[in-house]
Amino acid sequence: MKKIWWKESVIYQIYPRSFNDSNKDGIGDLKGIIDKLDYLKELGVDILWLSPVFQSPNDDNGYDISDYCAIMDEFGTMENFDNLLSGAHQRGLKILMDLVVNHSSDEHYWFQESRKSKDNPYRNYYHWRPEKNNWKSFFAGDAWEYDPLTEEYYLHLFSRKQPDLNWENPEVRKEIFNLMRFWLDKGVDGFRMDVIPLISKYTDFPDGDTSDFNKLIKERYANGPRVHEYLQEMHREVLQHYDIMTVGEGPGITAELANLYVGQDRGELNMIFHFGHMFMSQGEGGRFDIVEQDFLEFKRVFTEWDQVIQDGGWINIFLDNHDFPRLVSRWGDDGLYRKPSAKLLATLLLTMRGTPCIYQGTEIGMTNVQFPSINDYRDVEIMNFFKEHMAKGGTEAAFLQAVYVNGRDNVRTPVQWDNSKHAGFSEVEPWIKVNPNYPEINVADALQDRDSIFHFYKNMLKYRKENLCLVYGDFADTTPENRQVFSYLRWDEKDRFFIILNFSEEEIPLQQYLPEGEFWKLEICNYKNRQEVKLQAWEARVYKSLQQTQIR
Ligand code: TEU
Ligand code: CA
Repeated sequence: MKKIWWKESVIYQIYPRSFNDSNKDGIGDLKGIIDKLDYLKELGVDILWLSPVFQSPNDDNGYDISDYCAIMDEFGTMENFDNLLSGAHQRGLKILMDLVVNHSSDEHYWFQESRKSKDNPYRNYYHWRPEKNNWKSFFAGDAWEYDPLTEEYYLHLFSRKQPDLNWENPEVRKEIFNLMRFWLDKGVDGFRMDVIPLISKYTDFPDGDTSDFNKLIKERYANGPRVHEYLQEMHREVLQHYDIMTVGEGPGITAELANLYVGQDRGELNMIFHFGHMFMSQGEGGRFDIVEQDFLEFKRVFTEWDQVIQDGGWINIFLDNHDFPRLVSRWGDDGLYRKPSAKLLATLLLTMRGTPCIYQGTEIGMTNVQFPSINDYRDVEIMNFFKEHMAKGGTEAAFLQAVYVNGRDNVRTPVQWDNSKHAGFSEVEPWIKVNPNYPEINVADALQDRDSIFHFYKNMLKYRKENLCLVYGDFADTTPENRQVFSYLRWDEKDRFFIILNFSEEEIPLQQYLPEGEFWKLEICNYKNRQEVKLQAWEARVYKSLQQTQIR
């Protein structure tokens, strides 16, 4: 397998709005990130993925771009960006930009022109039709908005302020390739590409089965007829001319289709964030139709997607990001066992094959939040679904219960830097409230506590770098049918590792899980005090096999 820097790296995702406010306006900004570069260097990550920092009216917090070559006013200036980029590079950190080109903001010049008249030169930069079909938006309601100016509908798979760009139009592709070059010529190290499987539309816009949103994404929105043609053109025109990395965000992608996007010789993308595990908790009704997630299915997803790498592609490994609940609340225990379960999940994240991604604040075990009122929430997705829920006669209390489980604002509360007011994120009331548990969970305390989740991440990151078998080695689940334990082998021609994770509060007898015939040396454990032959609640262990030659 080809060895290369972006396979051996670990990504850290920054959601700038909630990361660190340097100018007392309650909103995170680029200067705030610069002030934390040394912290990120100490943690030991390699690549910083910045959620969008481009000019935006912030209907969807920057995922609605009104000028792709300008910095969002609230985040600072282009000079701030240049200083952030050089500051990162001076520390050996790389910067990944968030390319959102399935749609723009409706306040982009292109759309303002496009909606003016049917014969405007920009008309076909977007999808306009005299009638709408039955497609639904990811953010509730129809995926079409009627515009009285020209008496037609325009497509928006996300909010009505995020009109979908028409990639059929070669002028649009040319504009996008130019804006990509603008940032690459500044020296950025690559792109995370927002909802990239959605850019090619079925231009006859056939109705879909709207009873199951996950199915609708797969059958009507993702993997359209020309998606690979567009990505290969993007690679030919732009990507192949730079030493960069590209990461696709892949709603609707299946493991079978993945290597069409990330296969080594495809000339498209380097790797993909898949959603095999992320959509598990949402039923046919989408984000707030909460269903019980199944542990066996969770483990099966890892086996299914590792096959993509086995077949020559590459994937990301992640358990939360700015769109999904905090990993310790969703997959661990954010109460009594917060610390051990957060460390167990760090072990999973950093011993899997692929390029891991750590979301801001997860390295200190930040948790979901339960705001008492819908008015404390900010996310356009939450607000749109809330309106729909109430219009159907629902109650605020019932909706909030679903938001506590699966709402995106769970992960968008300000990073908790210390136990001062506003958690050290800002000196004024932030754009969204801080999680009230910041006095107990913050970076300052974590840095002081040698046994903190932060130091566990730091140690694991170092360990992964020293053991590239954990990056490239084969993977096999050894207990796929076990409902409490996730245990697996990692191996290459030189080393073998056995990882065992007790995803339960019960004690687990170790002996029956350890593969026989080898001498397993305990390398990492998330408990200081442990019993040799039993795993405690949420205990994680990494063993390394001492080959026969090493035992003598
Ligand atoms: O998300 C799109 C996506 O498919 C999932 O992350 C999820 O379905 C989405 O959050 C809606 O539930 C990307 C960005 O990560 C997200 O923040 C944006 O809101 C969205 O695209 C539109 O740009
Ligand atoms: Ca600010």
